[in-house]
Amino acid sequence: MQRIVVLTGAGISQESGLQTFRGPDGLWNNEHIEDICTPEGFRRDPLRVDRFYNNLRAGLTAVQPNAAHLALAGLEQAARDGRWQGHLTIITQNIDDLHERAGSHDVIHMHGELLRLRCTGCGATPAWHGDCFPDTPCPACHGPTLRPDIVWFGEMPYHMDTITQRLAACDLFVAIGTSGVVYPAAGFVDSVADHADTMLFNLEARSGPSPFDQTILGPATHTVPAWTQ
Ligand code: BV8
Repeated sequence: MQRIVVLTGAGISQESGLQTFRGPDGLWNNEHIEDICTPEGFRRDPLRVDRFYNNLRAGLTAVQPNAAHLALAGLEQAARDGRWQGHLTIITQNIDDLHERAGSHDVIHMHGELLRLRCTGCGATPAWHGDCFPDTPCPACHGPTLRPDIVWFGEMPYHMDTITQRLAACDLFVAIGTSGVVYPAAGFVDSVADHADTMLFNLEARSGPSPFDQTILGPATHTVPAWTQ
Protein backbone atom coordinates (compact mmCIF):
# COMPACT_ATOMS: atom_id res chain seq x y z
CA MET A 1 0.00 0.00 0.00
CA GLN A 2 1.58 3.25 -1.17
CA ARG A 3 0.85 6.19 1.16
CA ILE A 4 1.15 9.55 -0.60
CA VAL A 5 0.87 12.95 1.05
CA VAL A 6 0.42 15.89 -1.31
CA LEU A 7 0.94 19.46 -0.08
CA THR A 8 -0.63 22.09 -2.31
CA GLY A 9 -0.14 25.84 -2.41
CA ALA A 10 -1.56 28.74 -4.36
CA GLY A 11 0.18 27.58 -7.55
CA ILE A 12 -2.21 24.65 -8.04
CA SER A 13 -5.13 27.09 -8.28
CA GLN A 14 -3.33 29.65 -10.43
CA GLU A 15 -4.50 28.19 -13.75
CA SER A 16 -8.06 28.25 -12.45
CA GLY A 17 -7.66 32.02 -12.34
CA LEU A 18 -6.93 32.55 -8.62
CA GLN A 19 -4.01 34.82 -7.77
CA THR A 20 -0.97 33.43 -6.01
CA PHE A 21 0.67 35.35 -3.18
CA ARG A 22 4.22 36.02 -4.28
CA GLY A 23 4.15 35.76 -8.05
CA PRO A 24 4.23 38.60 -10.63
CA ASP A 25 0.55 39.38 -9.95
CA GLY A 26 0.75 38.16 -6.36
CA LEU A 27 -1.82 39.18 -3.78
CA TRP A 28 0.93 40.51 -1.53
CA ASN A 29 2.09 42.91 -4.24
CA ASN A 30 -0.92 45.11 -3.57
CA GLU A 31 -1.48 44.56 0.14
CA HIS A 32 0.79 44.66 3.16
CA ILE A 33 0.79 41.12 4.46
CA GLU A 34 0.95 42.32 8.06
CA ASP A 35 -2.17 44.46 7.60
CA ILE A 36 -4.25 41.60 6.22
CA CYS A 37 -2.87 38.27 7.27
CA THR A 38 -2.30 38.82 11.00
CA PRO A 39 -4.66 38.99 14.00
CA GLU A 40 -3.15 42.38 14.79
CA GLY A 41 -4.09 43.66 11.33
CA PHE A 42 -7.64 42.41 11.84
CA ARG A 43 -7.86 44.07 15.26
CA ARG A 44 -6.54 47.35 13.78
CA ASP A 45 -8.89 47.44 10.78
CA PRO A 46 -11.41 44.57 10.61
CA LEU A 47 -13.31 46.22 7.75
CA ARG A 48 -10.19 46.26 5.53
CA VAL A 49 -9.52 42.58 6.23
CA ASP A 50 -13.19 41.61 5.75
CA ARG A 51 -13.21 43.45 2.39
CA PHE A 52 -10.03 41.59 1.29
CA TYR A 53 -11.57 38.21 2.02
CA ASN A 54 -15.01 39.22 0.70
CA ASN A 55 -13.32 39.93 -2.63
CA LEU A 56 -11.48 36.58 -2.62
CA ARG A 57 -14.74 34.82 -1.69
CA ALA A 58 -16.62 36.53 -4.53
CA GLY A 59 -13.85 35.57 -6.95
CA LEU A 60 -14.16 31.92 -6.00
CA THR A 61 -17.66 31.64 -7.50
CA ALA A 62 -16.27 32.59 -10.92
CA VAL A 63 -13.59 29.87 -11.16
CA GLN A 64 -13.50 26.10 -11.60
CA PRO A 65 -11.12 23.33 -10.51
CA ASN A 66 -8.42 22.69 -13.12
CA ALA A 67 -6.80 19.54 -14.51
CA ALA A 68 -4.35 19.37 -11.60
CA HIS A 69 -7.14 19.35 -8.99
CA LEU A 70 -9.03 16.79 -11.09
CA ALA A 71 -5.97 14.56 -11.46
CA LEU A 72 -5.56 14.36 -7.67
CA ALA A 73 -9.28 13.66 -7.25
CA GLY A 74 -8.92 10.91 -9.87
CA LEU A 75 -6.07 9.30 -7.94
CA GLU A 76 -8.16 9.27 -4.77
CA GLN A 77 -11.06 7.76 -6.73
CA ALA A 78 -8.76 5.06 -8.14
CA ALA A 79 -7.88 4.08 -4.55
CA ARG A 80 -11.56 3.96 -3.63
CA ASP A 81 -12.31 1.78 -6.69
CA GLY A 82 -9.41 -0.54 -5.94
CA ARG A 83 -7.70 0.43 -9.22
CA TRP A 84 -4.71 1.73 -7.22
CA GLN A 85 -3.42 0.09 -4.05
CA GLY A 86 -2.65 3.31 -2.24
CA HIS A 87 -3.87 6.09 0.02
CA LEU A 88 -3.76 9.80 -0.83
CA THR A 89 -3.92 12.67 1.66
CA ILE A 90 -4.08 16.24 0.40
CA ILE A 91 -2.80 18.86 2.84
CA THR A 92 -3.56 22.25 1.37
CA GLN A 93 -2.34 25.69 2.38
CA ASN A 94 -5.09 27.05 0.14
CA ILE A 95 -8.33 28.46 1.48
CA ASP A 96 -10.29 27.85 -1.73
CA ASP A 97 -12.62 24.85 -2.22
CA LEU A 98 -11.29 23.72 -5.60
CA HIS A 99 -9.96 20.37 -4.34
CA GLU A 100 -13.40 19.53 -2.94
CA ARG A 101 -15.19 20.75 -6.06
CA ALA A 102 -12.86 18.56 -8.14
CA GLY A 103 -14.06 15.56 -6.11
CA SER A 104 -11.34 15.12 -3.48
CA HIS A 105 -12.57 14.06 -0.04
CA ASP A 106 -9.47 13.61 2.13
CA VAL A 107 -8.45 17.28 2.15
CA ILE A 108 -6.86 18.95 5.18
CA HIS A 109 -7.07 22.77 5.12
CA MET A 110 -4.18 23.73 7.38
CA HIS A 111 -4.71 27.47 6.85
CA GLY A 112 -8.49 27.41 7.12
CA GLU A 113 -11.19 27.98 4.53
CA LEU A 114 -12.55 31.03 2.75
CA LEU A 115 -16.12 29.66 2.83
CA ARG A 116 -16.23 29.40 6.60
CA LEU A 117 -16.24 32.02 9.36
CA ARG A 118 -15.41 31.69 13.03
CA CYS A 119 -17.16 33.47 15.90
CA THR A 120 -14.69 34.81 18.46
CA GLY A 121 -17.61 35.02 20.89
CA CYS A 122 -19.16 31.54 20.91
CA GLY A 123 -16.70 29.61 18.71
CA ALA A 124 -19.29 28.73 16.05
CA THR A 125 -17.84 28.11 12.57
CA PRO A 126 -20.69 28.83 10.15
CA ALA A 127 -20.36 28.13 6.42
CA TRP A 128 -20.36 31.46 4.60
CA HIS A 129 -20.81 32.31 0.93
CA GLY A 130 -21.66 36.01 0.95
CA ASP A 131 -19.91 39.11 2.26
CA CYS A 132 -19.10 39.43 5.94
CA PHE A 133 -18.50 42.71 7.78
CA PRO A 134 -17.44 43.58 11.35
CA ASP A 135 -21.07 44.11 12.37
CA THR A 136 -22.44 40.98 10.68
CA PRO A 137 -24.15 39.05 13.51
CA CYS A 138 -23.02 35.52 14.30
CA PRO A 139 -25.90 33.17 13.26
CA ALA A 140 -25.46 31.31 16.58
CA CYS A 141 -24.93 33.93 19.30
CA HIS A 142 -25.88 37.02 17.24
CA GLY A 143 -22.79 38.88 18.47
CA PRO A 144 -20.84 41.11 16.03
CA THR A 145 -17.89 38.75 16.60
CA LEU A 146 -17.34 36.98 13.29
CA ARG A 147 -13.93 36.70 11.59
CA PRO A 148 -12.63 34.77 8.59
CA ASP A 149 -11.87 31.17 9.67
CA ILE A 150 -8.38 31.54 8.26
CA VAL A 151 -5.01 30.96 9.94
CA TRP A 152 -3.02 34.19 9.97
CA PHE A 153 0.66 34.66 10.68
CA GLY A 154 1.43 33.99 14.32
CA GLU A 155 -1.59 31.65 14.63
CA MET A 156 -1.36 27.87 14.94
CA PRO A 157 -2.25 26.07 11.72
CA TYR A 158 -5.19 23.67 11.95
CA HIS A 159 -5.06 19.84 12.21
CA MET A 160 -1.34 19.71 12.99
CA ASP A 161 -1.72 16.41 14.92
CA THR A 162 -3.32 14.69 11.93
CA ILE A 163 -0.81 16.27 9.58
CA THR A 164 2.11 15.02 11.70
CA GLN A 165 0.66 11.49 11.70
CA ARG A 166 0.10 11.44 7.93
CA LEU A 167 3.60 12.76 7.24
CA ALA A 168 5.16 10.15 9.56
CA ALA A 169 3.32 7.35 7.72
CA CYS A 170 3.86 8.42 4.12
CA ASP A 171 6.34 6.90 1.69
CA LEU A 172 5.98 9.64 -0.91
CA PHE A 173 5.66 13.38 -0.22
CA VAL A 174 4.67 15.63 -3.11
CA ALA A 175 4.53 19.44 -3.02
CA ILE A 176 2.60 21.20 -5.80
CA GLY A 177 2.61 24.95 -6.51
CA THR A 178 4.13 26.34 -3.35
CA SER A 179 7.05 28.71 -2.87
CA GLY A 180 8.18 27.02 0.34
CA VAL A 181 8.31 30.32 2.24
CA VAL A 182 5.69 29.77 4.94
CA TYR A 183 6.21 27.46 7.91
CA PRO A 184 5.39 24.93 9.19
CA ALA A 185 4.29 23.76 5.67
CA ALA A 186 7.69 24.66 4.21
CA GLY A 187 9.35 22.31 6.67
CA PHE A 188 7.26 19.21 5.85
CA VAL A 189 9.72 18.03 3.19
CA ASP A 190 12.54 17.96 5.75
CA SER A 191 10.40 16.11 8.27
CA VAL A 192 9.80 13.18 5.87
CA ALA A 193 13.29 13.02 4.28
CA ASP A 194 14.35 10.01 6.40
CA HIS A 195 11.45 7.77 5.36
CA ALA A 196 9.86 9.06 2.14
CA ASP A 197 10.75 10.02 -1.40
CA THR A 198 9.99 13.65 -2.17
CA MET A 199 8.86 15.43 -5.35
CA LEU A 200 8.21 19.11 -6.11
CA PHE A 201 5.91 20.15 -8.96
CA ASN A 202 6.35 23.90 -9.55
CA LEU A 203 6.17 26.44 -12.33
CA GLU A 204 9.71 27.62 -11.73
CA ALA A 205 12.72 26.39 -9.82
CA ARG A 206 13.14 27.72 -6.32
CA SER A 207 16.29 29.57 -5.37
CA GLY A 208 18.98 27.72 -3.44
CA PRO A 209 19.60 23.98 -2.99
CA SER A 210 16.45 21.92 -3.27
CA PRO A 211 15.45 19.58 -0.40
CA PHE A 212 13.38 17.52 -2.86
CA ASP A 213 14.62 14.30 -4.49
CA GLN A 214 12.92 15.28 -7.75
CA THR A 215 11.68 18.61 -9.17
CA ILE A 216 9.26 18.65 -12.11
CA LEU A 217 8.93 22.14 -13.61
CA GLY A 218 5.99 23.37 -15.61
CA PRO A 219 2.34 24.32 -15.21
CA ALA A 220 0.54 22.01 -12.77
CA THR A 221 -2.25 21.32 -15.26
CA HIS A 222 0.35 19.60 -17.47
CA THR A 223 2.75 18.04 -14.98
CA VAL A 224 0.32 16.66 -12.37
CA PRO A 225 -2.00 14.75 -14.76
CA ALA A 226 1.10 13.33 -16.49
CA TRP A 227 2.26 12.04 -13.10
CA THR A 228 -1.03 10.55 -11.85
CA GLN A 229 -1.98 8.76 -15.09
C1 BV8 B 1 2.89 29.30 12.92
C2 BV8 B 1 -3.67 32.74 5.21
C3 BV8 B 1 3.34 28.59 15.07
C4 BV8 B 1 -4.68 32.30 4.26
C5 BV8 B 1 -1.33 32.39 5.25
C6 BV8 B 1 6.41 34.85 14.44
C7 BV8 B 1 5.41 34.28 15.22
C8 BV8 B 1 4.83 33.05 14.90
C9 BV8 B 1 5.22 32.43 13.74
C10 BV8 B 1 6.18 33.02 12.95
C11 BV8 B 1 6.80 34.21 13.29
N1 BV8 B 1 7.73 34.50 12.32
C12 BV8 B 1 7.73 33.56 11.39
C13 BV8 B 1 6.79 32.65 11.74
C14 BV8 B 1 6.38 31.52 11.04
C15 BV8 B 1 5.35 32.01 10.02
C16 BV8 B 1 6.10 32.05 8.71
O1 BV8 B 1 6.31 31.01 8.15
N2 BV8 B 1 6.49 33.24 8.26
C17 BV8 B 1 7.24 33.31 7.01
C18 BV8 B 1 6.78 34.48 6.20
C19 BV8 B 1 8.72 33.34 7.36
N3 BV8 B 1 4.28 31.05 10.01
C20 BV8 B 1 3.22 31.24 10.76
O2 BV8 B 1 2.99 32.23 11.43
C21 BV8 B 1 2.25 30.07 10.76
N4 BV8 B 1 1.95 29.74 12.11
O3 BV8 B 1 4.06 29.19 12.63
O4 BV8 B 1 2.39 29.03 14.13
C22 BV8 B 1 2.82 28.92 16.35
C23 BV8 B 1 3.31 28.19 17.41
C24 BV8 B 1 2.83 28.47 18.62
C25 BV8 B 1 1.90 29.46 18.80
C26 BV8 B 1 1.42 30.20 17.75
C27 BV8 B 1 1.88 29.93 16.49
C28 BV8 B 1 0.96 30.42 10.06
C29 BV8 B 1 1.22 30.56 8.59
C30 BV8 B 1 -0.11 30.74 7.85
C31 BV8 B 1 -0.23 32.14 7.39
N5 BV8 B 1 -1.39 32.27 6.54
N6 BV8 B 1 -2.39 32.67 4.55
C32 BV8 B 1 -4.76 33.20 3.09
O5 BV8 B 1 -4.88 34.41 3.26
O6 BV8 B 1 -4.69 32.60 2.02
S1 BV8 B 1 0.12 32.20 4.44
C33 BV8 B 1 -0.08 32.20 2.75
O7 BV8 B 1 1.16 31.73 2.24
C34 BV8 B 1 -1.12 31.24 2.19
O8 BV8 B 1 -1.69 30.38 3.14
C35 BV8 B 1 -0.31 30.45 1.20
O9 BV8 B 1 -0.84 29.22 0.94
C36 BV8 B 1 0.96 30.38 1.91
C37 BV8 B 1 2.12 29.88 1.15
O10 BV8 B 1 2.15 30.53 -0.09
P1 BV8 B 1 2.11 29.58 -1.40
O11 BV8 B 1 0.87 28.77 -1.35
O12 BV8 B 1 3.39 28.86 -1.51
O13 BV8 B 1 1.91 30.62 -2.56
P2 BV8 B 1 3.05 31.53 -3.24
O14 BV8 B 1 2.34 32.58 -4.03
O15 BV8 B 1 4.05 31.93 -2.22
O16 BV8 B 1 3.80 30.53 -4.24
C38 BV8 B 1 3.10 29.96 -5.33
C39 BV8 B 1 4.04 28.97 -6.00
O17 BV8 B 1 3.31 28.32 -7.06
C40 BV8 B 1 5.24 29.63 -6.63
O18 BV8 B 1 6.41 28.89 -6.29
C41 BV8 B 1 4.98 29.54 -8.14
O19 BV8 B 1 6.18 29.31 -8.87
C42 BV8 B 1 4.10 28.34 -8.24
N7 BV8 B 1 3.14 28.39 -9.36
C43 BV8 B 1 2.47 29.47 -9.82
N8 BV8 B 1 1.70 29.11 -10.85
C44 BV8 B 1 1.86 27.76 -11.01
C45 BV8 B 1 2.78 27.31 -10.06
N9 BV8 B 1 3.17 26.02 -9.98
C46 BV8 B 1 2.63 25.16 -10.86
N10 BV8 B 1 1.72 25.52 -11.81
C47 BV8 B 1 1.32 26.80 -11.91
N11 BV8 B 1 0.45 27.15 -12.86
